[in-house]
Amino acid sequence: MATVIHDFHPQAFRRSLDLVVRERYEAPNLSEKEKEMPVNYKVADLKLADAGRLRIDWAESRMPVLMALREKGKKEQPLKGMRVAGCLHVTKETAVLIKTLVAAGAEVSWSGCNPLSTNDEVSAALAAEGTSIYAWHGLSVEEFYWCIERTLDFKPTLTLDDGADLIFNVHSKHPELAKTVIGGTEETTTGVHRLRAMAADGKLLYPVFAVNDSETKWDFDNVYGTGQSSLDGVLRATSILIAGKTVVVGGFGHCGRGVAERARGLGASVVATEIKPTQALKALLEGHRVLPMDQAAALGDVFVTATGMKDVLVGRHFDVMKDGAIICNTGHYDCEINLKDLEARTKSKRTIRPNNEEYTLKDGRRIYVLAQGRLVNLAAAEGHPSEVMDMSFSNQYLALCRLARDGKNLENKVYELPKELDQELALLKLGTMGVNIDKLTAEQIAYASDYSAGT
Ligand code: RBV
Repeated sequence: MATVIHDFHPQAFRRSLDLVVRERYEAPNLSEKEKEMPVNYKVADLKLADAGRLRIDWAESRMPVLMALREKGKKEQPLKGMRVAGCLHVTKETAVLIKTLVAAGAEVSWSGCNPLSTNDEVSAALAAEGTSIYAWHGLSVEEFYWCIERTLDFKPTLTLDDGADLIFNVHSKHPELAKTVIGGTEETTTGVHRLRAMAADGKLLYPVFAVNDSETKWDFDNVYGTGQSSLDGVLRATSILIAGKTVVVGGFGHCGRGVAERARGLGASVVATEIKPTQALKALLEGHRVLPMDQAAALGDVFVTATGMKDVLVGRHFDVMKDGAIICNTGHYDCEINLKDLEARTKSKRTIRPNNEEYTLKDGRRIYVLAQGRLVNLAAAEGHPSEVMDMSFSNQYLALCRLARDGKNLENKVYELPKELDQELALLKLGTMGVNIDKLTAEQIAYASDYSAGT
């Protein structure tokens, strides 16, 4: 049966679309040779493409800054001749970024950066439009690395990471490929930490922009994005009432603060745990309780880890948790909750709802683990809302344009984007929201640099 794949762009056509459609829908007509021909994608089910298009259209209507950059990029072609390998959650927002890169002249090959974060409808829509994409929900760890390998087949000139798995793969397994890479970008805190450690060791083979460290990224995406999407994940996986619950937030960094604020907004009382005195003080002065996890463990109804550190919740915590406690993680890797410790205490296990595993312990208490301890916001919900990704991905796009333009003149270091860019992007964003702000007068500008003025 034929399928309708609308909004088909001839210029984005690689060799895939024709084969895609024929392979999946008219397979009996394919010769043996044709069946064996490689395609430049692997997704769960291409029939989901039309549903994916709708998701992407919706995200585009919420991402006006990136869409304005796309219009400009179509004319100026700043990424012409670039081959961008990306490893970042395959969401509707990422699709808007990918389409913007293609519109700016880039060839793109993509994989997801987490086994549970790919939206299968979106990846089908991208594949059907000719994007080289290797991503499906629920892939194994081996498949995850296989997908990354495939995105390197076209020998990228730029890499884009969320968590540094792709760039680490290039450095550890294919250092020869690094010679033709002009530069890379990194989306998230955990990845930036890894890259700074590599740079400090003198191991970085090309320059990288820490997109995460832009003010218009981490002061918004990490706080409001993580705050809302993590609660969204908890609610979709549980449908519990948050009001009246004790929510324990592990780590009061940008992400933890976002989760704490949104949980409080829904009526929870929040307990924050910290290892850094200044962060603990901030949590306290925000009005949250601060406790060591050993004490908080017995109090929490819901636990959300957001530290970037391993073993935040371990055996001794599970030993004192209430019957019915819900635990989840919103940090990049699934190492924050020690599931081995939990398994060791478990008598039986069942999936009680999607993304919600009931562990019945040997003493009869039940603990509910959401999204297998992986990023609850992306695995159980849809990741950060489009409006906030508008700014994060505008930074990604501009960082790649900058690398394409003058990456060859940069050193093998971790760079931040210029601070002025944050102000420009924020002004654009405000404009799209219909918000005007004041401007300094000439007298005020003079006053700002006048050190003689006093009382
Ligand atoms: N993130 N992307 C999305 N909707 O595409 N949601 C979250 C999305 C990114 C976010 O920028 C964060 O730094 C990273 O995921 C953590 O892996």
